[in-house]
Amino acid sequence: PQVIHREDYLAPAWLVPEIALSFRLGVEETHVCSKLTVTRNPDGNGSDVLRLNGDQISPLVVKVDGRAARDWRMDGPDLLLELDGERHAIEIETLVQPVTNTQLMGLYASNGMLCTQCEAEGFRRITFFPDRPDVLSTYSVRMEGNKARFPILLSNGNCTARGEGAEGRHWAHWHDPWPKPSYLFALVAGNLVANTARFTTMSGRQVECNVWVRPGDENRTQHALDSLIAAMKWDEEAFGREYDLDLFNIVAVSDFNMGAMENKGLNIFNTRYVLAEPDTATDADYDAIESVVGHEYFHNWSGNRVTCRDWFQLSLKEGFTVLRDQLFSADMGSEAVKRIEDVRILRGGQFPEDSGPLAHPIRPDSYQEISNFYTSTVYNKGAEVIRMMRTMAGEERFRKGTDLYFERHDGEAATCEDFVRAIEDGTGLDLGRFRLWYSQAGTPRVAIAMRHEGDTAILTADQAVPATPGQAIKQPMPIPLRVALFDRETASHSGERLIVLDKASDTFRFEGCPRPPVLSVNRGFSAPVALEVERPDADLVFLAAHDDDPFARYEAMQSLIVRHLIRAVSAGLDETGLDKTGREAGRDAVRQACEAVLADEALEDLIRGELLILPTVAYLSEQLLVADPGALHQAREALKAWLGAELLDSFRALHDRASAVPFGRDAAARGARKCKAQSLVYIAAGDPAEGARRAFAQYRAADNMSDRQSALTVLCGLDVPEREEALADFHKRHEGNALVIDKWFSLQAGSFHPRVLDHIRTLAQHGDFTLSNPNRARALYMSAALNPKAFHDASGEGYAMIGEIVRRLDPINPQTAARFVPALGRWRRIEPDRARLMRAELEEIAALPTLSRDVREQVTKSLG
Ligand code: B3K
Ligand code: ZN
Repeated sequence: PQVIHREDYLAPAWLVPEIALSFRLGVEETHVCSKLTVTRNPDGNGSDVLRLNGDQISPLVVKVDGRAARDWRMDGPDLLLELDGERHAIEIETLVQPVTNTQLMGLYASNGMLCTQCEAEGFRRITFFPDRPDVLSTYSVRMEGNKARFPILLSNGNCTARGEGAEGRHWAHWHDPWPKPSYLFALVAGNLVANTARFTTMSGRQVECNVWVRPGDENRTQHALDSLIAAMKWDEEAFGREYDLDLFNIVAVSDFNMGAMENKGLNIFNTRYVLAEPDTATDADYDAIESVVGHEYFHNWSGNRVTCRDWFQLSLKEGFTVLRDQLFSADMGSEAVKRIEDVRILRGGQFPEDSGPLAHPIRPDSYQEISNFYTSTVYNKGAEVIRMMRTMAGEERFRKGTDLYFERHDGEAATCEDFVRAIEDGTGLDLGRFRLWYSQAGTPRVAIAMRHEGDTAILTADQAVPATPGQAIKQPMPIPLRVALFDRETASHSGERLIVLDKASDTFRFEGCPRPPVLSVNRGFSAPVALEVERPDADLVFLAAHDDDPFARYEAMQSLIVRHLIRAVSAGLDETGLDKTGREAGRDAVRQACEAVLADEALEDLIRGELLILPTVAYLSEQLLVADPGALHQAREALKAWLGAELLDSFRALHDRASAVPFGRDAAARGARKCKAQSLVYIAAGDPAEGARRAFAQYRAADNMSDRQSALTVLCGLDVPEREEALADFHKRHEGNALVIDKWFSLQAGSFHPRVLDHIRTLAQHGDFTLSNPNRARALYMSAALNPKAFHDASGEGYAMIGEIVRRLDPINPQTAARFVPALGRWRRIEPDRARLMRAELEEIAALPTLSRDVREQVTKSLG
């Protein structure tokens, strides 16, 4: 396989300052004529060869300076032209078939409309072009098609002209004044309606904002539109970034590989991150829409105005933009809840990636297929790395750094190194060793111990960055830790301190502690590391009840639970909570902490709900070198049932109180719904009959999707008649609403019902199921792959199911197929019986005669 290396970067020999594209649109066939102005790059290597990338297209016409060219040749999928001089006009015609494009890259059809996805390398499926992010061009686009079929014609920038043609056809001209790389090109043609609002920017520019959807969906667009306006305003205030066109379009598409795409002035979105109304979308759906709309909008500066030099720099735009969307969401809602959720995502997705066969630095060194590197590491760890710089610099100085970055690199294709240097110059920080965070993969392990002498607390910290594929030896990295020491009698601390651990081992002294304090460390999750802190259970119970940093409270809760569950699986547990050695396994400490959370009247319900969520089996497995996911799942369920039974009255009271709160989108009402959901989970675990009764009543009374879904989630896991009744009702009620039917698949596939595997097999035969729609395929099979009960069933059937899906999906949509491989790739960290079965599935995939580059790379590395 061809491996692309970061170190091999070469500036392009030729640039394309201008491109004029002309499309004759058809769902079966679209004709594309492309006119490029190419100029020799003064910073290039002087080669006469112009490489125009292609992928499954062939040229109908090739002209150079107006004359048919004969001296072009193909090099695999690419078209090469030899040119002399400094400047030429190139003209190329191609024909593409949108309707057969099931990969959903390039130009494709979705529900009769035409749309594009070009990042990372989709533009080369439309026309021949130097399809790399460091070639920036000004785009003019002419599109022409049947007016009845494609009443709306959209592309990047502004519409400069439109008109009617013969035989029911019409056309539009679009011009984007901002030079951009080809991955930001977009086109949409179809029957769409818009919800429109106007925004005035800080310098007084009037911007028309549209959210385009299929007719019938317009009453589900207001939240997305509101989120867009809020994001535009926020970016002006928080980062000084103003929008730069008179028009901003968002289009919702139901067949989409990812969440959304930041094409200049024409964002294309998966419908799931646009459409919402209380009856069909949960609170979490609303939050996800706000964050993705914000994310794509923020790319206008972090990604579009300043883009990436090459795809190894992907985290330059993605890590930074994730941080920006996290800060935006925190400002729009609860900072504490947002931080807890973001850390949960990082630990649930990125930590396992970082400790497995696909581990890579946030700035990778090599790849075979770039689509495989749109990962939690590049996105979420990338955001954490930039967040650490912000923590060390402080908000104000950090802003100076980002201002300098945008000023220095506006209009350029930049590198991660450019970003770090701008932050250094703008903040005055020395980020010399900090750069290791860009080059080293693996989650650092930090062991912390504290001793008390006189009135001084002495903290010792040791760090180790584990070996990852291709990186055996690691160096210690600067790790900023926010620390507070609590006096256990007054339950207060005298101020937080930021310590930066930048050696393998270091000691920090805290004066003025008359008594041995309680240590609160990595507050707010100031560094993306795995901590091992020597601390008695009682200290964690104390922090869970008293820490003034809500994240630290959550963390103390999680640590107690993780500690207990790991003890329970490694030493067994009897009915009284003693392990086989007769030691109390920390179950009681968990109960005490839960009781405090339930009883704390000062606590916001939104945070209460978070504190009650048990860590996932995936995160628990991360704590062990080799995990038995079956045993972990059982121990987790047993703890849930025990807590449910022990604290039944409190959970009942919480469920009753929360159920009495009327629907609203405010924090209090949302918090009540979250507590309703969590208390129901524990009641059903502690007393399944009462759980079923309450869940069914909640289901029937629900006047919003959050309540309906949380009730159905609980019913799905129970073997009771109400289960079938509620599921049938849900399907009937929401028939025809694809996003809600996705939920119907996903809830069943994600449940811990004893016969969940049978359910999944039956659902795969359901008339509503299809593999060709990524949302639907993920709703069933990604839910299954993430469900420890289904995926890790000792029979190996879960593995076989996912293996089969990879094999069947690969010829249809390789990008989506490859996303299922990492689940199987975890085999080395799973107990031997299951590991063998997982490996066998990977081998069966690897044995297929034809495999996409996407799946091939992931499978080979996973077996490696
Ligand atoms: N930049 C896009 C990702 C597209 C990836 C395609 N393989 C979405 C985003 O991160 O905003
Ligand atoms: Zn992004």
